[in-house]
Amino acid sequence: MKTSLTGKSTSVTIERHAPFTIIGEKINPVGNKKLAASLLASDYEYALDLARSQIEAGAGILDVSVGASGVDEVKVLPEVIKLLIDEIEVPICLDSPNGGALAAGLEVAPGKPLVNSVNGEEKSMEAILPIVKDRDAAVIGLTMDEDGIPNDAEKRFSIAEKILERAAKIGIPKEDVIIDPLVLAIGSDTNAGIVTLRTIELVSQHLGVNINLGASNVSFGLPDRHTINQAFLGLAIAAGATCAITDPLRLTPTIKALDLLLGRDEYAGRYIKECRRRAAKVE
Ligand code: THG
Repeated sequence: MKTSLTGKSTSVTIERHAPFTIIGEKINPVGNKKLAASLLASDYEYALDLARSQIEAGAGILDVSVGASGVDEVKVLPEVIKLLIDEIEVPICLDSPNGGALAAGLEVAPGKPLVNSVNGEEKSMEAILPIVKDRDAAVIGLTMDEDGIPNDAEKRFSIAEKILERAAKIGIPKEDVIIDPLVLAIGSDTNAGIVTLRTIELVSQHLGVNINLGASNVSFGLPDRHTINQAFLGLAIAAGATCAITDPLRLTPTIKALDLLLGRDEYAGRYIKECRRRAAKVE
């Protein structure tokens, strides 16, 4: 199963057995007061810095979220995207629950972008899927619905099935839907990791579609978050995840090591290249 996305000039193919795709998470004002303040002031230079540094560190796609209190997403999301695409080549992942903001962002995003996200609620599927279809974009489907996020993997799996069926009905092919089994904070629910990993296995085995994770969610509220994020990504990739919204500045070396260990990096070429790049930067 291949999901092909394009930006202004580069394309990315997400698939199992190929190098893992990193979707840079850092253009997101949640937890980043400096970014929230700059977006409120319509100053997008900091967002552009975050874009550049993440691409340099190995992001194949950039997640762009502007959701902060007081920010008009319908206005700001396309403005930020317009500014970014002057300078960057990679595909954009438009991250918003707001259908109006997604539609406005899609009008200015180049190539074939990724829409983040739709979920299994009727009103979400009705609002988001037609926008995705009209623009021939791809979409991330979250395994939650009117009743919230189920606590068991079988229920999350059946929401994934429902989203795929509904997408197919309006002409969005399976390869353009990436399922996100949802990662919750392990600090507040001991089973959060297991449920997500089991959902990844079910979706991977029975639906065969690409699978995304918001990997950093797992460690919210705990010390040394990156150790947990790294360990979790290893388990998730082994279970079948094919891309993650995460921090490339921290996670790229681990992800390259995982690709290597899973036989996706001949003669360790990409791993060694990444080590050299980091060493050159430190000096
Ligand atoms: N699935 C999908 N999309 C998502 C999520 C998901 N989008 C949002 C989120 N979850 C993934 N993105 C982030 C972005 C940042 C952080 C976590 C997840 C994060 N930020 C630091 C903090 O809050 O402490 C701040 C980092 C900084 O200052 O740079 O942890 O699950 N489809």
